[in-house]
Amino acid sequence: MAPKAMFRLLIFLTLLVSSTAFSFIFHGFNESNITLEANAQVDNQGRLELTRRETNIVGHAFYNKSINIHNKNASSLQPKVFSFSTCFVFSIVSPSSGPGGFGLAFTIAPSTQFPEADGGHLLGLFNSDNDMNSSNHIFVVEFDTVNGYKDATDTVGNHVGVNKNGMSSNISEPAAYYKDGKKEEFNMEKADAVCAWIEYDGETEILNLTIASYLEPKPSKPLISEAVDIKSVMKESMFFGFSASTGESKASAHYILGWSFALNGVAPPLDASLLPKPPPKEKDSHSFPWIKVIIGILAALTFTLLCLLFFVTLHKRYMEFETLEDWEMDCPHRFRYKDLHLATKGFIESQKIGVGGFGSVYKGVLPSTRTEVAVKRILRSPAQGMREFAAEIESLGRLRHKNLVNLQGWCKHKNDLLLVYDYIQNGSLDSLLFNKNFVLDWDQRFKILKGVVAGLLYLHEEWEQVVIHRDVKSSNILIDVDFNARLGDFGLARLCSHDQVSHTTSVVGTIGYIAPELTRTGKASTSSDVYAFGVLLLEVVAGTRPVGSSGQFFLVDWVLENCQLGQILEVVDPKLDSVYDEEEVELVLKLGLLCTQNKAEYRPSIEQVTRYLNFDDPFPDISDWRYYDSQSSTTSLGFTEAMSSSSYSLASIERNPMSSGR
Ligand SMILES: *[C@@H]1O[C@H](CO)[C@@H](O)[C@H](O)[C@H]1NC(C)=O
Ligand SMILES: *[C@@H]1O[C@H](CO)[C@@H](O)[C@H](O)[C@H]1NC(C)=O
Ligand SMILES: *[C@@H]1O[C@H](CO)[C@@H](O)[C@H](O)[C@H]1NC(C)=O
Ligand SMILES: *[C@@H]1O[C@H](CO)[C@@H](O)[C@H](O)[C@H]1NC(C)=O
Ligand SMILES: *[C@@H]1O[C@H](CO)[C@@H](O)[C@H](O)[C@H]1NC(C)=O
Ligand SMILES: *[C@@H]1O[C@H](CO)[C@@H](O)[C@H](O)[C@H]1NC(C)=O
Ligand SMILES: CC(=O)N[C@H]1CO[C@H](CO)[C@@H](O)[C@@H]1O
Repeated sequence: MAPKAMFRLLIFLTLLVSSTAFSFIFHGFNESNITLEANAQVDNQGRLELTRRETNIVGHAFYNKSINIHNKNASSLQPKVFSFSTCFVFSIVSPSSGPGGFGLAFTIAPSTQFPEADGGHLLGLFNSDNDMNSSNHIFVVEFDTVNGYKDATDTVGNHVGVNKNGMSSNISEPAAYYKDGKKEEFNMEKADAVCAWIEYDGETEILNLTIASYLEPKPSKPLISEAVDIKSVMKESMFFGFSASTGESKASAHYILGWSFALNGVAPPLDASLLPKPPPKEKDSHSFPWIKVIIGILAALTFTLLCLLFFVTLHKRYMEFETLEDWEMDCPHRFRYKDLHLATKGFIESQKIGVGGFGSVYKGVLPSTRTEVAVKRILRSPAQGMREFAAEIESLGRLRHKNLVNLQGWCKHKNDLLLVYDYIQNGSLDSLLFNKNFVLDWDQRFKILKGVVAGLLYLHEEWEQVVIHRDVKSSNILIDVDFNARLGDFGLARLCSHDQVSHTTSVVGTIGYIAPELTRTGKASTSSDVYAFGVLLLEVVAGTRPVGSSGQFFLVDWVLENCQLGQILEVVDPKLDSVYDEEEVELVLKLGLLCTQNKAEYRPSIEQVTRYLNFDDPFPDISDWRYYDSQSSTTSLGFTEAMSSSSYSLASIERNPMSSGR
């Protein structure tokens, strides 16, 4: 009796299963029980075409009978939703140019129609108001070819996603499949056709999603295998099918070639040979393939040759840029030409911020540190003496003072020498002083002069070596944003004085600032710097250039005459509009005269000048000048010999029209 009872039970169970089991399969959709909605149609090849390559359209296709997915007999031990399994082959044809989109979705919905839904990202299923509303009861497995919708969960263009009630994916993965345990990226748009398997186990609530090229066997490991609670989404009776959409600018055609489905069973496998052919993609155009192959090879060859040529040229240029002699390697202040070239955009005219005595100055931004620099480019540097020159630059590069334009470094390129300085915002003192539309007030002028003297004091007395500036003048003084003076081009005059090695130094300087003894002996000294500074003092107060353009006017003489007539304040710059501190102005003017005395030994040292300017020492009466000078005459000259004994350098007078002759 027992076997019989068993048999009956078996029959009963079979009946039970068969009552809920159900399946269908379509190879092509010529005669199928499919409801087509919106723009969906079956083409003459039997392919289900959800969308054409037209902007802003949607298409829906559903199995025309709803399926009871709820397990009504469910007890607490039984699943609430039946298991199902489906397999379909789809193909996406992107536009010949421009991006494709937006995607297609396997859809389980309570209806086959979505009158309120929008296309584009919403795939013809939702609109911006009802997106993610739990009253939608729509479950979606999306095959999206456009990235980024709202939240970051699906930022990869070519991706699959599992969504409940809206377009924010609960699970999202870039399209891929597993082969021999390795994950391979897979471009759904490029593939001729894609086979997708979706299996849902009602008992464990695990959803498996697998994709592969439609001619490949089903990968054994699913791309997604995760718990998804879909029973909350499901109504009792649901339609199964597809939805697809195109967008404003992205319009792909979306096709389904075949579809099988099973409730409480495994979807019958699709037979690729029975499917309609995948729609042609752009790559299958009408020309013979071998012509394409030849064109391809030729193109590749040309490309390779061009690349080769490019790199050879680049390499050659690079080598040209950076041929270093051994000693150059050891210089900490040496810049790479490549960087300076880059910083100044190849020394283009628009980066030029000035033309000085020794060359042009370019503004630049160093690529490595993003700091602004001024690059002085001295053309035709000396062929010989570069090593000594570099040593000199290296030592000048160590000078650091707040009133100096710091030399950051240098670079030699062929015969050009490049000097890299701090970039100073407000330009040179003379450009401010002689600007018709701008007035430097007295306090600013006095502060600038004090700054210059501090810089000179550092050069003459505070640094480890005595550095003679040799070209103190208003155009060599730069003004920063806070109107502090920054003395530039120090030491350069000597470096740049002449090409041939000799033990005498030729006169370098600028007319109007050159001390008388310099024209006779040619020997620059700290007191010739003091002379030039004296001229600068007068220039800044009077707002007048040291020498008139006609050559008849000499600022020093003019101030001296007015001083002797007892009307020294007559020379003050009318632009100051009589707004100034008389005591300070008078001091500066008289100090200017004191510094510009013909005899070097009568001029004060820069240290003394500093003390006068700061009102630390009482300023001597003019009648006492001689007395004072005879005391301090030798200090400055002592350094001169030491400094001018080594001499080599560049930019000579003939290159600088503003410099005087010997
Ligand atoms: C289509 O529906 C009809 C009637 O419901 C059914 O007899 C037929 O088998 C269905 N065809 C397919 C391919 O499912
Ligand atoms: C589904 O489609 C088939 C074939 O077109 C048709 O015979 C059947 O009546 C349809 N069923 C429903 C419920 O529309
Ligand atoms: C579908 O019908 C077309 C003709 O209308 C035919 O050319 C095609 O082979 C058919 N496809 C299938 C899969 O039966
Ligand atoms: C539910 O159970 C009843 C009897 O308990 C049975 O008649 C019916 O077929 C079952 N329905 C399903 C869907 O299993
Ligand atoms: C969801 O949709 C229902 C019906 O359309 C509506 O009453 C409800 O306010 C919506 N909920 C939200 C959060 O928008
Ligand atoms: C889903 O995939 C896992 C892992 O491959 C497998 O163990 C499980 O049986 C699959 N479930 C279904 C319903 O196919
Ligand atoms: C991002 C998101 O919606 N995640 C949900 C996916 O589904 C599981 C289980 O249903 C939830 O726990 C997650 O919060």
